[in-house]
Amino acid sequence: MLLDKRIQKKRIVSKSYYKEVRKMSRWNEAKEMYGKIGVDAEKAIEIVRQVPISMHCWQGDDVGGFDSKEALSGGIQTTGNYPGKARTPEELMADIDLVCSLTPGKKKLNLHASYAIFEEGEFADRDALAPKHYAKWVAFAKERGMGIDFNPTFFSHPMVKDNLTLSSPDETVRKFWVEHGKRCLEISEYFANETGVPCVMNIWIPDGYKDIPADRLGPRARFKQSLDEILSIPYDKSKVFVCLESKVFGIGVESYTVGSAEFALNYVTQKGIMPLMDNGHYHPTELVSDKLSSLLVFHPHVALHITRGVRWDSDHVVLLDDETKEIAKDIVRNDALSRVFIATDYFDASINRISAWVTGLRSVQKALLLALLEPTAHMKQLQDESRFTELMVAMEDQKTMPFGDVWQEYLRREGVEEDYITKVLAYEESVLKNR
Ligand code: RNT
Ligand code: ZN
Repeated sequence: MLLDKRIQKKRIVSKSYYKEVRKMSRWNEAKEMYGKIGVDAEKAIEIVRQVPISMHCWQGDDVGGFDSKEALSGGIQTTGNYPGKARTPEELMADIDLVCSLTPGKKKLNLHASYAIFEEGEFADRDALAPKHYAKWVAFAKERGMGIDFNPTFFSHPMVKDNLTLSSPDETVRKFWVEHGKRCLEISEYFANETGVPCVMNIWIPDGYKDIPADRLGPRARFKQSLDEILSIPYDKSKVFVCLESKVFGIGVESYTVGSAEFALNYVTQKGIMPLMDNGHYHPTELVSDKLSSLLVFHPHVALHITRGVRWDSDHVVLLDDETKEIAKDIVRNDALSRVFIATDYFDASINRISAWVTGLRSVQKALLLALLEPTAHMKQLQDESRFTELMVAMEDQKTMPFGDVWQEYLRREGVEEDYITKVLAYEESVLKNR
């Protein structure tokens, strides 16, 4: 039916026309096949295009930012020196535009405080940042209909002393960073007011010790006090969703991390803020896909940083791998698409940065679409009736379903071409190589 209508619309019979007809018939067959297992593929496409993915701005310039010339610190690292890194806000914005044109679905912009944009000759330190330093980002986001998420930047700055910020025993250092947190809350509320979209503000600190500490409690108690102080300023909780990201270790802080998983979960629960899980922040055999449901039992909202750790929190580009698929499944199966804030978080400087961005964002979208194409209710029923043999077979059968045809139809409807490497390489030639 749909196929007939589209054929009628076409006047010119060309090679590309036949290609399109073949694609359409593949989509129709795929839709029918999914229908047979009780899945509405039309509905899956409709849903996935509405799920906002918060796109991390820091993939474009190796987490450099614009407010200081300090090298990246905080136990995180970008490796590689592929040409074309964005050096100015204008370059970063142009790159983000290209990425958006090559990825389907709804996006939010995820900014770090270090991406403040100052006027000529102007400067504000982290404890003095204000909404006006982000006015250009607001204009950029508004023109594109995007909301903005935000992150205070507790790293790459001379006031990080001995790898410590909010947990420092030095009151000058601790207070400086508390002030930064407060400024960021105000900026987050400004983003929400301007864009009309709630802002997720994520707190992550790199604090920790390289070697065995003598006092494990002190730093954590000071971190708690600092967070309490930051959150003591009034802010609109319906507009700003504050979350706390934990971590197991970082480079140079291998022995002890102040913001551990236990600290973060206890703090967010007591304070009624949101937990954030980054899937690179656990021991390699621990899986965020398995942790998510526990959080959903106790928290109205949960935030995620989707990344790909290779042996450690290496922040490789997100691929359509098992864990990404499994995380997406757990969001969809638990009917939690509106409760989970999904963001990407990785930084690869060894390959074309635009391609890295697009590959990661498309992978998250693919994983979500795949999850939406599962016969969820049927599978849950098999589990509850202890029909595990059938459940295993049903799960295996889905792996050979024509997912690619549904993905292509989704791209077509979003006006995005399947091939992105051609455009990325052309941009590399004409723009990136001249940087
Ligand atoms: C670091 C955390 C954190 C950062 C960003 C840049 O391990 O994952 O989220 O990656 O804030
Ligand atoms: Zn993260």
